[in-house]
Amino acid sequence: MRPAPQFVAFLSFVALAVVVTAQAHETTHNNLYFIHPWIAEPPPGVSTVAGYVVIDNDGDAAERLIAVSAPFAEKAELHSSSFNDEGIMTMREVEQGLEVEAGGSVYLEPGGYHIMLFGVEETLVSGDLHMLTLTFEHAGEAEVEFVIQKRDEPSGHGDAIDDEGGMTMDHDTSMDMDHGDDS
Ligand SMILES: [Cu+2]
Repeated sequence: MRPAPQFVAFLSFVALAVVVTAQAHETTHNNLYFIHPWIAEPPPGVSTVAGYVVIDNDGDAAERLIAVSAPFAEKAELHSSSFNDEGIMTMREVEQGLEVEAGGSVYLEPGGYHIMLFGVEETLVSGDLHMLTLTFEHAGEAEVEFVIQKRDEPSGHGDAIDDEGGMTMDHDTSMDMDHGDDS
């Protein structure tokens, strides 16, 4: 039996809605632009998740992202990723914050800087939107909406996350990673 045309039309609509949701979106706060804020959809049962965004500073003065918080996470930190001598990727907290030069950008992207959310009990599903608060030294608190997105989903924002294509590390699924904060 062939599916009814109405059902096919409905499916097309759903597919379109998903594509639109996955499109890049942007938020502004003072002279700061937040380009394609997204959180990688975690596998079921995983409560540590990573968030990414490109921050443009259109102002005349340097800015600094000093803190992150999310109502749905117990704790949020800014992390950097790097490879140690054995070629293992390790992450550590960026305690001094992240500078965004005047007229410059900072990239939070897979394999580099990222927002790490701990203790997320809520199920994060692709397409959902969640607010995070990004606190800056001068501009104060910016409320930024992040979209939950599968890592391999096309983002509609090529220049910001093309780099993730070759990404093999996935610290969200591997809990034996050195988070640099186990002390
Ligand atoms: Cu991390």
